[in-house]
Amino acid sequence: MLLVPPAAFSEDFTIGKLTIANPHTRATPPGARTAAGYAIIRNNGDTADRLTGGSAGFAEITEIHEMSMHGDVMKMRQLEDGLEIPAGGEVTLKSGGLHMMYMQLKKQLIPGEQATATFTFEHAGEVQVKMDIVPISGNHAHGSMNQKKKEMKHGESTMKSDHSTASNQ
Ligand SMILES: [Cu+2]
Repeated sequence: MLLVPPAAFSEDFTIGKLTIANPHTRATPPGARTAAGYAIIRNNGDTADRLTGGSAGFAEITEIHEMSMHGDVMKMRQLEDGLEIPAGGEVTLKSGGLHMMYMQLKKQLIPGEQATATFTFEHAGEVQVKMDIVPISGNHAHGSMNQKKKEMKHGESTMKSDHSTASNQ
């Protein structure tokens, strides 16, 4: 038997030549309908792959989103063609940028717990990861204001596939 140390930090997960590092999400307040997933996806192979989607036990819908600021308006759009992970490169899903969007949450995400989610890649296939659930407010570099705006925007357009359309009105 090997002794497995307790996971003090989020684990890395590997499928084929891809590594999913530091997968995490934020805790949600009661009644929240959306959550975002973050990670660093590295491609150690010599051919590109593509994140095409995913799923999660805690949400009905999973999409790949890109967020950007236009003035002081946060815009969100779904990447319907997925997200390329370049050969030998890495893509960071992070607050205020690219993220996995989990919608129609089935449960509240509690800080300190973990949430299971699946990332699906065009070539490497599916990999299940355990996301650390980090506190809502905290010492996050992007602050809580962005999170509030994001929640608001998502709340307004939960079922729409293209958030930017809703934001432009
Ligand atoms: Cu989003």
